[in-house]
Amino acid sequence: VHPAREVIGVLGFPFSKGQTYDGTEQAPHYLRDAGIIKNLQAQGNTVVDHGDVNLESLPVDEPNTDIRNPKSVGTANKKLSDAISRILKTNQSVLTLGGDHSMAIGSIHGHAQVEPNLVVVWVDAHADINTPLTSISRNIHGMPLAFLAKELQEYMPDMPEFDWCKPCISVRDIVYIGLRDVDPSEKVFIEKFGILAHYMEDVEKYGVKELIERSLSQIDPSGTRPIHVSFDVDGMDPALTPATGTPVPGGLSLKDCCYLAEEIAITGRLSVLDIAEVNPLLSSEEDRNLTMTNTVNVTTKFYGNRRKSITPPDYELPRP
Ligand code: EXY
Ligand code: MN
Ligand code: MN
Ligand code: MN
Repeated sequence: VHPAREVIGVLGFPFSKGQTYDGTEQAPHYLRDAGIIKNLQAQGNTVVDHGDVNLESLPVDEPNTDIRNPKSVGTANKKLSDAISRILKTNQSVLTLGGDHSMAIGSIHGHAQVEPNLVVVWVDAHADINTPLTSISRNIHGMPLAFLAKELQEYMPDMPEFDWCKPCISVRDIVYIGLRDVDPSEKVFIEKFGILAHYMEDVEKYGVKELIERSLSQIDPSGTRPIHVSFDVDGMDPALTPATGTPVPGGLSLKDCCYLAEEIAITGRLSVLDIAEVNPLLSSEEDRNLTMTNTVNVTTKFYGNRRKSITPPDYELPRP
């Protein structure tokens, strides 16, 4: 059993080159402004803000016919990986504020250097397991799991920008929840490797409660492995998180996400949470605020905020 990571280290990753829209690089700023840290503190957590990963010296990418911005994505994620490992070694957990979902390459890689036994809960409308050879969009935010999973490496072309990234998880360590826009190539990978994938149909049929219990007991029967949650806000219904680049209707409800987050919190084994794909520049101000409010709300549930509320430890009821 791992010692509890009681302090939350917050790390911003202001990055958008894993896809084509500007804006996700501003999400860490907007999420902090929306009170993500204050809310975590108000519910009794100790939080250390490590600021943002410094991405100023990013290389200019040559046009590349295969995938977009490999140098930028490779360089930025190497920095993220190192920063995450460094914080975890001080026994803090990490809340990573992305950034587009290519951030999972650095985040999971850095996590695995310290916790090689981690499991990954991937909340997303998308499977993000394309390779540079299967991707239609050529955007790396649709590929992070292909860089990370050992079993996918025979399908991966050589990518010098990612030489630092050693595949560090197995397809057996992954559970998906919220899927509803999966490419044919990705479906083939999921089926071929038997990846635990819960589509929105399954959420309808069984509910998040049963799915999360069943999945965690399948991939971690002893209930001891550190948990990495990679939370793409497009996993939620776009009515809740409209400020995102690839919205897909028919997503997870606020209740689904709260339940999932509360259950993960109860395990006491959440060691890294990624918040990915918030794009404050793609919506009206009203929709942006809604996206921030819902994202902050769900994030706090991962760290102990309960809808049934928390019993205050030393509350003195006033007597007349
Ligand atoms: N599967 C599509 C692609 O590979 O381009 C869409 C990926 C969207 C990825 C978003 C972040 O989850
Ligand atoms: Mn994603
Ligand atoms: Mn371990
Ligand atoms: Mn997505």
